[in-house]
Amino acid sequence: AQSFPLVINTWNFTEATKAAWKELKSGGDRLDALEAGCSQCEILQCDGTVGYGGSPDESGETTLDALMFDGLTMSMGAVAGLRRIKHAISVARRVLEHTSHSLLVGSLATEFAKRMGFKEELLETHKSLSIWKKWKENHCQPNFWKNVYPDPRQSCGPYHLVGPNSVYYNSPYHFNKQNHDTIGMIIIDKNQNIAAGTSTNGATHKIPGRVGDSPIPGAGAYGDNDVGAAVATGDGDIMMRFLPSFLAVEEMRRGTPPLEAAQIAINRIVSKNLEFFGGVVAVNRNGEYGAACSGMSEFPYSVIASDINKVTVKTVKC
Ligand code: SD4
Repeated sequence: AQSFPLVINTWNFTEATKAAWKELKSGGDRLDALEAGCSQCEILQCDGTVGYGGSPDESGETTLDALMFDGLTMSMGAVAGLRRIKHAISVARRVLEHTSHSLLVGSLATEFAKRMGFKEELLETHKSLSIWKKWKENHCQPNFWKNVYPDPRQSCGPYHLVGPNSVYYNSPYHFNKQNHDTIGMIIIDKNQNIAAGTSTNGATHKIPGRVGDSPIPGAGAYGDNDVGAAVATGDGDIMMRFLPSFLAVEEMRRGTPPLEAAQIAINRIVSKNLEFFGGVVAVNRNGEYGAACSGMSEFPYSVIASDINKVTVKTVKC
């Protein structure tokens, strides 16, 4: 068994791990640490896939998804498609702590954030706008459409619907596997209380309004003090149909070790022959952990606990 506290997160986002650890060491609890860790990635724009200035949608706008799930109280706060507010995980925390709702979306989530004192500012940067411009110049592909005409490879729309069996165009592309993605983070604090959360700017060139798996409980993250927690990253359009974080936690509830629980969650998707890429990290309440992945060669995750006392990047082969 591990010693506590413990921080574990997807990818080699070690600055986030360190920020969460620092918060725990200076007396912060699970939620403080989760907010500090995910915020660090939002500020650093981890791999361009967390925080402002990444993943422009079809209109060039960056929007954010975030979730904070508390395994002690089984309460959560989340925002999806959050516009013009940089600190998505902090807004998610406000939803958790200052409302009895669980999920707020879009411009109205922005209004909530403003009422909570957050500053409204544009999330686009030179970099995100240049990614978007290149995509426009390249006939708006790859994208996320199917069963539409004219062929969106020739034009950026407007598109017209065609029957479900007459496929004019199916986007072959979803995510850039080279891009590291969402931060998903699990905290077990010194009182062995558990929280899990995510923050992301979603999928590049998404259709405006698209929400990924990250802010959905049981999909992007889930936790229960009695059992443990799990987080997921990857192709959220597919992953959210399988609630992989919930599945991993429920497997651990039945006594399955974390590594195997993560594998079961990934294999459930793989077994349906869906092409996707993604990874799941699972931790049980004893601090044992494991990860599984598919659709990429390997999946790194970052961990720190009292017994190792320094951030370590572990890698699992897919
Ligand atoms: C999403 N799972 O929006 C998130 C982001 C991610 O590859 O991990 N993208 O689908």
